[in-house]
Order: sequence, then C-alpha cells, then structure tokens
Amino acid sequence: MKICVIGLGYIGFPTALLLSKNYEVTGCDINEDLVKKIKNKIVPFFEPGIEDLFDKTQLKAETHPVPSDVFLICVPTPFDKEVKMADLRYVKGALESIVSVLVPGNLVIIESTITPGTCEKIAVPILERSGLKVGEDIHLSHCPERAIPGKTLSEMVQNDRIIGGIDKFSADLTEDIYRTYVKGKIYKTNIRTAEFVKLIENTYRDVNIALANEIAMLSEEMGINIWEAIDLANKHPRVNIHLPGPGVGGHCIAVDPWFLTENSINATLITTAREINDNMPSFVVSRIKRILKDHGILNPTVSVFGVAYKANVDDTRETPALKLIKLCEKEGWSVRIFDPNVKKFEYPLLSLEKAIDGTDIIIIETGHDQFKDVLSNPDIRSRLNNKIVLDCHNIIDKSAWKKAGFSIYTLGDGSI
Ligand code: SAJ
Repeated sequence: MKICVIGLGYIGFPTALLLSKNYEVTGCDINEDLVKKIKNKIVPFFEPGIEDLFDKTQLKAETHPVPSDVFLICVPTPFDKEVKMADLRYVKGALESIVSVLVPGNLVIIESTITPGTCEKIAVPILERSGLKVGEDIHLSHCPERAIPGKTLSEMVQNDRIIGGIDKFSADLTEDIYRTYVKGKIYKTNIRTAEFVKLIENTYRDVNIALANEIAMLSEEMGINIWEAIDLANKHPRVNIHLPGPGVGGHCIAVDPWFLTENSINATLITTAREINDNMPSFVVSRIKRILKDHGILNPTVSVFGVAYKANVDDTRETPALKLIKLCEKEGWSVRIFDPNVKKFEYPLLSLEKAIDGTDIIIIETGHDQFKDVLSNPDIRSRLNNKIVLDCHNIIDKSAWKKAGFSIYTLGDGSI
C-alpha cells in the first residue's frame, strides 16, 4: 500500500517515518529546501529518536503529492491573530493539491488541527471536485495528533488515538493504518466529535494553566509561595493544579482554544483563560520592576535566558519570550538574549558570556535543563553587574546560587 504524507513538519515527518516501517511512503511538502534536506538524509529538526529512525527507514520526498492509496494531511493550521480564528489555508491547499490524483478507493486522513465542521463543510466539497463521492467512492477521516513536542515519537506510538470517520468504513480503514505503529488504544467516533475532542484537550490544559497563573499572581499579592501551595494542594486526591509560568507558547495550547471560541458567544471562561495566559509577560515585567526598585537599579541591562516556548525544545512558535522582550525594550531597558537550544529567532541570540556581560538581572524565561547550573563557573559569574535572578519556572537550585552570592526570586514566590 502507498501512503502520501502531506506536510513534513513536527508531526508529518515523524508520522511518515513511523509509517515507512510498513508502507511505501512519500512525504510531500511545498518547502523545496525541506524536501531537498530529506532527500539528502538531513534531519530537519531536533526531536529525541528521530535521527535514528530516519537512518533506518526509506522515506521518499517530493514537492507534489503522488498517486497513492492513502493521503495523510499534516499541514499546520496557523492562527489569524487579527480575528482570532483558525486560518485553514494550508489545509485547503493540501486538499486541493490531491484532487487531481484521487482515484476510487482512496482514503484521506486529516491530522491537522481544525475547527469542528471543517471536514464536512470544507474538506468534502474540495475532495468532490475530483468527481468522486466522499463516503461512496473515497473515504475520509480525522485523526488529530496528540504527541507532545520533546517526546513526539514515543507519544505517537504510546498514546491512545481518536479517529473520527465520515462513516464507519472510513474510520475502520483508518484504524488499520494507525494500528501498524500505535500501541495505545484507538477510539472511533464521528468526524465532528473528533475535531472537537482535539480542541477541548488543549483547551483543558490552557484553562488549567491560566488558573495556576492567576493564583500565582494572587500569591504574590498575599506573600505566599505558590510553588509550595500548589504542591500541598495537589496532595488532595482530586486536585491537579498545573504549573504557573511566564506565559503559554507553542503552536497548540496558545492557539487552539481560539478555534473553539471563534463561532461562539458562550465561551467566556476559555476566552478569559487565554487572556490571562497572554498577559503573563506583562506580569513578569511588573515583577522585574519591583525587584529592580528593591535593589535601587535604574536603566538596567536584562538578560533573558530561554526563548524556546518550553523547556528543552528548539521551537519558538508563539513563545511568550517575544512579548517579554518587546515589553522590556518598551521600558527602555537593554535586553540580551541567550538560548543554547534555539538557532533562529527574531532577535540576535548571544553566547552565554556576551549575554551576561555587565547584566543586572537574569530572567530564566524557559526552563531548559542547561540553565540549572549555568552560572556555576566563577569566571562567568564575575561578568555580572548585579547577581540577581528571576526564575520563572522554579527550576534552579536556590541554596547553591544563594551561596554564590545571588539574590534569587521565583515567579509567584510571594517575596516582593
Ligand atoms: N505550560 C505551563 N504550565 C504547565 C504546562 C505547560 O505554563 O503546567 C506552558 C509551557 O511552558 C508552554 C505551553 O504551556 O509554553 C504549552 O506546553 P505544553 O507542554 O503544555 O504543550 P505543547 O503545546 O507542547 O503540546 C500540547 C499537548 N497537549 C496536551 O497536553 C493536552 C500535546 O499533547 C498536543 O499534541 C500538542 O499540544 C498539539 O500539537 O496540539
């Protein structure tokens, strides 16, 4: 059986590799450089285990879809910030690109995150431009991806999956494909429910992170350490409070809730949660101001450690660090940026030495493992102007740093 995977990004590329173990797979992407890289056996991004799997598999790569039995669509769904809606242009483009190669018996699977109703209202009419009838001549399903960046491959294999079919036959056919590498359970439902389930999963996480962030702000007002408080509250058997932080980034949690609210007038909690998380960079800046005032520092140099949207990844999509940096610049502060994992960013990325030369405060913005003992070297420490750190993720060993003469603050620690 031949499978054509359309979109070779963070989801499409590893999925194509996993499918290549059992099928003849062609990956297809409009990005010619990416296709060239894959043809030359160059791994396009870092993810544990991916290089090894790539070495062991045969994956063809093309810039156009090739005739196949199954078409699997894994293109991104950008977020239109102006109107706070899903931008379905790539999903539509991918569907349009296969119309001319469709033949009876084909199965089209959409993994991309989409708004409820997209398969029925948008995908079906596009696919039927082929002259073939969806549900009769060709089959359609939605199997939303659930893997978390940083553990993509293992989660793709281990996680349970939801398959929504336009009809039962489509869902059953799709299950057969995923069964070849998914060890988790597979649950089947109708196509609109599958679209909705994906969105409520990420919305659940966003709303719970917003709760953690709001109570972190309250704890600062009340002089309470939120990290200790959450740890204690989570000892309750039915409480699982998430972790506060400097904001929510990434291409999923920070945008998917908007896909759910775009057509509704009833989504007040979800909307408020999004706003709370989006405003966390402003809260971080207000905390920095209080710390600087306490130390009598004017016109500071601020070093931002970490611009990836979360710990131990190289991905900066929707990172809250970007807003933090812009807000710091608006205050007139000089900003230096260091991220050992990220290669490309909107602002220049500096070496550790350059990022801390003469700095007044270090902001641990992303919880990368490398930051835990980044200042253990006395030569590095001697470059600082002031030994002040604001840890937004509670990751550093405070006692060790305090011994080295640092003033350590944690977001939500209730100190000042
Ligand atoms: N974050 C917090 N507090 C927390 C957890 C996360 O502030 O307690 C922040 C992170 O720092 C990051 C953001 O939230 O900025 C999102 O990170 P994440 O690790 O929660 O999630 P993603 O976006 O990397 O991946 C999510 C996952 N969804 C769920 O856990 C419900 C993943 O399983 C999905 O496949 C992925 O979205 C997706 O593609 O939709």
